Amino acid sequence: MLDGFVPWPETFATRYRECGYWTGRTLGSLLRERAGTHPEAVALIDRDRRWTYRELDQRADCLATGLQRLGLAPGDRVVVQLPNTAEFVQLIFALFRLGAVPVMTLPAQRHVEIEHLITLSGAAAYVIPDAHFGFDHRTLARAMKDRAPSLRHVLVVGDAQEFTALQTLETEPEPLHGPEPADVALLLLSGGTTGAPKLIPRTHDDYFYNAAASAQVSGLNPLTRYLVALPAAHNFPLACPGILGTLHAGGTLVMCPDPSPDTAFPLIARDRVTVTALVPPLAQLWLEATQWLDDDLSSLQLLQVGGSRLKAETARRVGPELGCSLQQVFGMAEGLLNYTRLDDDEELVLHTQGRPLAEDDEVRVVDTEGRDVPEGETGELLVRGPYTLRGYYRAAEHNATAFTPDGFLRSGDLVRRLPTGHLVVEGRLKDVINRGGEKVPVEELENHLLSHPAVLDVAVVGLPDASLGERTCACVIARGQTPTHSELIAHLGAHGLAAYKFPDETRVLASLPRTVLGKVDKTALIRDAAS
Ligand code: J2J
Repeated sequence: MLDGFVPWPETFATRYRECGYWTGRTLGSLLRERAGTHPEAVALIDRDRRWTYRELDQRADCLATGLQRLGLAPGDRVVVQLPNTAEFVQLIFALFRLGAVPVMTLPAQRHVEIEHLITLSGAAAYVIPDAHFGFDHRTLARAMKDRAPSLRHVLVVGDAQEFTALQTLETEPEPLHGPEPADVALLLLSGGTTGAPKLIPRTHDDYFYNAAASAQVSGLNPLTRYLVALPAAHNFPLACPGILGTLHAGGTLVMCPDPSPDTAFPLIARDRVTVTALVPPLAQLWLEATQWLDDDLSSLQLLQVGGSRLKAETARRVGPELGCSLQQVFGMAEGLLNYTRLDDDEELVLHTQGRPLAEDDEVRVVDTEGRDVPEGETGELLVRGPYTLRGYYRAAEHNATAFTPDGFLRSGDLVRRLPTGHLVVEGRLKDVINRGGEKVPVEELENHLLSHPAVLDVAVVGLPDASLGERTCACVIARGQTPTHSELIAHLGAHGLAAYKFPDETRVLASLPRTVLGKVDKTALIRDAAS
């Protein structure tokens, strides 16, 4: 077992197996099953490339063997930072089959995030594109080689320069040792915890269920064409049902390099896309874009929206303006997924964030003392279940408070539960800004801002924003010369922080309001900023 992984207690594991959640299959076999029954069906389309199930299956095997020859072994961690391409899908299946563990990172992440993730996971390899949207990932890899002693290999899709080209590794398949179903299959990045970003271990058993059950609840089938529009490494497009769910259902993936309407709409029209997943600001942008783009979107049957709260007014427009059904998704990389069902009343689809995927998702809504609140009242969502983690990876100290003694994850989300079991997200306790689905860890950003010489003190808050839901505001106390917003952004960029974490605005204040206990009063800051 991977060191630093917290398994489910044996009584729970037995129950999840007996109830059929964990079927003893690995993620590598998910693809194999379909390649066996439907080898000539198209598994994925990436611009002008089309790979059948047979081809994807074989390429995954060839690459898995190449990675094994390179010296990668079951349990080795591999930081994956690839855009939405065929190679991403091929690589993750190669790693699943080898039993090596992908650490999923976003293409937008930079030195700060990548170094932390390589170091935390002790990664042996780092896989990058040569360049992506004008950024040369090889420069990042060079810096990592110098700083991360565990890193033995840098593998590049495209022009590898001094590194190894991923494509050159493909070789005649040999038998692989492979993982056990209870092994950790991948590590996902957490959207929000205190302190340094955490990694979420997901096992073959639990993630297989996650993808297969999601495919069922979203009605995927062999005719499905799923547009991978959000970054593929994020839990939502990866397995909810996303890439893994679509392949499990025998459908086709359409890889989309970025989710802007200009890129996505022509692909929907050309490849007759039936389903995709977006965050609320993108859903809103797509709705607006139907006014000026005239691509044929008539193939679209289902739009999933999740990641942050979708306004009912936006939700209401999806059917009439995009001509498809809406499914709200309230998910988290930690596990629990809530979906509105395809046959739910319109009221529930427009006004709730769905209900849990599994019968055995144990959801509690509690007050600050940990007592269950009366039905219908708002409280913190606690969860335990067959695909929700029991501990962050290598984070014993954090785990001691992030979970209740009996293993419930304290989600940090404030929810209300309706008699139907549907949840409405009312707010959150955790100190994270949800910038339209992108999570900005507040403490991390504050620490980077504090390292600027002209910043004496800082508090980062989320302010209401019409399109993002929340935008990031840095409230700064100056030391000597007042720093400007652009100076602070330049400082964060030079530190190597991902740009989506940069503040949208900076306010310079004379002092920060404090609570009686001396903590910065962020509620007061937000109120003052709004007035
Ligand atoms: C309000 N807040 C939401 C929603 C997530 C599907 C969809 C989203 C994610 C995701 C995911 C929300 N309304 N509909 O992994 O598979 C906020 C909550 C939650 C946090 C998790 C998936 N949907 N949220 O967003 O791990 O605060 O996953 O705890 O990135 O996003 O963030 P993340």
